[in-house]
Amino acid sequence: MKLVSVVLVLLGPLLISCQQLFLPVDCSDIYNNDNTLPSGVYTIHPKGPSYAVQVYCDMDSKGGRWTVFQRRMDGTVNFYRDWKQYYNFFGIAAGEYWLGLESLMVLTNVKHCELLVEMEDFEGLKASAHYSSFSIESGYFDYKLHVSGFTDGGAGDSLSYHNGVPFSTFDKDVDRWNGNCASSHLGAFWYRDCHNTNPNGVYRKGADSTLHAVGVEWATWKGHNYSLKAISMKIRPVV
Ligand SMILES: [Ca+2]
Repeated sequence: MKLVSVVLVLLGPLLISCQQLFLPVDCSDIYNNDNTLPSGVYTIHPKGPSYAVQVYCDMDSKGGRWTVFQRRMDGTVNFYRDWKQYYNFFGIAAGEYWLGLESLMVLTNVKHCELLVEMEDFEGLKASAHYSSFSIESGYFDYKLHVSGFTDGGAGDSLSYHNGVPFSTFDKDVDRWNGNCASSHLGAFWYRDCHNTNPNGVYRKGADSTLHAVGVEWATWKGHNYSLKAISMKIRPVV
């Protein structure tokens, strides 16, 4: 009896500290720790224990485990922001948000990741695009995008065009055009000359050609002048 008490006294703090020590790096860690958890907002530590951020975890699509790093759904968050803001998290984890370039860089370098882009139009139609490999380089290389291995989920491939180019904001033009893609298309993205998709563009209600290609677009699905109702970009480690 005495021995049991001693063991419990010794083990108690250890068990508690083990609970506290579970610091998931991404949604995949959360799923692997408990695969019964639903989709929703969770806290992750993409840049190590000292940095915590809330994100939306998709535990449903194609097997779940997805960490959503970009999401538009209602136009309540302004995405026309400068470099410093795209470096960090902005928005609301339960709604529209951007995870931040630095966190995204760490997550896609620590583990080999795949990418799923899901979208919806204002008629309720849905489509997706899947890429078997997705990573971005360090800030020193302006978070250059590497994406490959496209599989069509009905949306077509609007992202491969952006492979190999750095991330531009209106105050940091590192695109491949002599103009400024971010300010011309009112977004922030891995612009080339300039884009086939503009997920961080202006939230508009469907077809709108009053300003060319400034909306939340995925051109191979709905063209350059249709702003989507919803789009989300999500990653998970390839196992
Ligand atoms: Ca330029």
